[in-house]
Amino acid sequence: MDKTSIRVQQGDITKAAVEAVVNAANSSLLGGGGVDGAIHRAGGPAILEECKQIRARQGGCPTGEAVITTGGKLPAAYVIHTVGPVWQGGSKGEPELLASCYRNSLRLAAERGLTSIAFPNISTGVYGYPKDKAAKIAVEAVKRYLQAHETSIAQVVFVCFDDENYRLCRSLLAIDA
Ligand code: AR6
Repeated sequence: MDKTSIRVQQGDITKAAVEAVVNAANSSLLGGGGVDGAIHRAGGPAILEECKQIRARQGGCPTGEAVITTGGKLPAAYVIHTVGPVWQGGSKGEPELLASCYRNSLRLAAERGLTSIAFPNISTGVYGYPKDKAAKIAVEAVKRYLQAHETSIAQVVFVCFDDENYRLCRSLLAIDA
């Protein structure tokens, strides 16, 4: 959908003023460090409660897939938890799994009729995905999804925590520094 704006912002995704923030979770859905820890800390226990219910129903979340919960106390109403691939050199399906994190997160947001969503740089922390490669996949996956689907989503924001991801995302989206 051409009308969707894609923006880049540097900072903490727990503060993002959007309807859904995406969490770089792990398959257990029970929380962790990095952005996952920050989201659970800021959003409070309601998020973990719903993650546990999802675990009881479907046994966690496979790599490349996504699930949606409340945003608890976050400004965002929802958290979309997706599980990025662990970087193992690039020939273990990592690019396709990473792209599918972005697609599945957008699909869940669209199914709820949401209008705005914020992504962190999935897999580029503890999971070790090279930031330049991950940023290209992220931007391309989002653009392709929006081109291929008529959705409610009017705004996609990449919220980059560190300088390198911020610079990479800006240049990929051709935003003047
Ligand atoms: N807002 C936005 N981005 C952030 C924030 C924040 N508050 N904090 C960190 N980042 P990581 P992964 C960036 O390690 O690599 C967890 O333990 C960070 O700079 O959070 O997908 C999970 O439970 C980096 O660019 O996620 C999993 O076990 C990006 O978020 C595992 O880590 C992703 O880094 C997932 O690893």
